[in-house]
Amino acid sequence: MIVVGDEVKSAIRTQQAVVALESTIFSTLGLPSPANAEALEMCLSAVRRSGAIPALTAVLDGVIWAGVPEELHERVLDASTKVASRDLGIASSQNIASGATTVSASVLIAHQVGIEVFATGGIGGVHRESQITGDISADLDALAQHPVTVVSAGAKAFLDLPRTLEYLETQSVPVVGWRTNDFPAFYTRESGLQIPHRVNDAKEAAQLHLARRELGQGGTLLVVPIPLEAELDSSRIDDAIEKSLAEVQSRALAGPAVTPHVLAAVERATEGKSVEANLVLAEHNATIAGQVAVEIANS
Ligand code: PSU
Ligand code: MN
Repeated sequence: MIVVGDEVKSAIRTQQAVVALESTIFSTLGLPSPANAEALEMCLSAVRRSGAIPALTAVLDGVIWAGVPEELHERVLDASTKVASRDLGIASSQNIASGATTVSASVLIAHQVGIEVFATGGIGGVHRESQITGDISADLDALAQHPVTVVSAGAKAFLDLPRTLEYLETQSVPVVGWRTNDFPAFYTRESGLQIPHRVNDAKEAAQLHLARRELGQGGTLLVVPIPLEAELDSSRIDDAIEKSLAEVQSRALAGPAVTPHVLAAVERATEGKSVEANLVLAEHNATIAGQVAVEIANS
């Protein structure tokens, strides 16, 4: 069952702006402690500063939350079970103690309860060598299915970014640059891959969202480049990625274990610099998501 937190419930009822947040990024599957707690605090505050109400999603004692109450945040930080959209029903029916929701699970929850904007750091995508492994994140299909504007800094370069864009095109998910025509690669502002659409402010993003809502269409991916001052050197990241992918192969990792492993390996290889960058971009995305949600609410 989905339980909507009190503050989120009254915000939805009175048509105030709400931004859903996933929780894998705030668990140690996404960020090391204590940066995970810091990231959660920064994102919650950023959404509020933009004038919107944050709705953190997670599964706790079998309850699927949209708007985890503050006294339970600690348990979200400690969650070690990754809950993607396919796992939500079972997490509820089997009463799992604490589950960290991914993007796919969160946009499903958002859609179910009437939240139209979601923020995260990076989305999952098509993995390199997917032609062999078949590894394509469920985030991409969930984006297509649920009419939510998803704000992210693109996807990490350990993924196959050209294939990720092709897949989104096939699924009719518009990829819209925030003041850019270049698909951002999470730690870096540009991947060199062009995206066809851009918006220059939150109002334009809201108008796009509303136009798609009117057409009965699915989600939109709004990609926001990492702030310039926090951008990392791409050659350093590339090295870290190569090393971490070699580890994934040598340990024969598969399924949901792949992404957390690569994230942790990149953190080690960049001596924490990647963590700092992750916090900056996650907060920035939450700020913009809040602005877009406010524009949608005011329309
Ligand atoms: N990418 C990141 N940080 C993350 C994730 C992805 O830079 O924390 C998490 C998100 O929760 C995303 C999930 O939805 O990993 C995707 O996992 P998979 O690749 O197993 O679908
Ligand atoms: Mn996968």
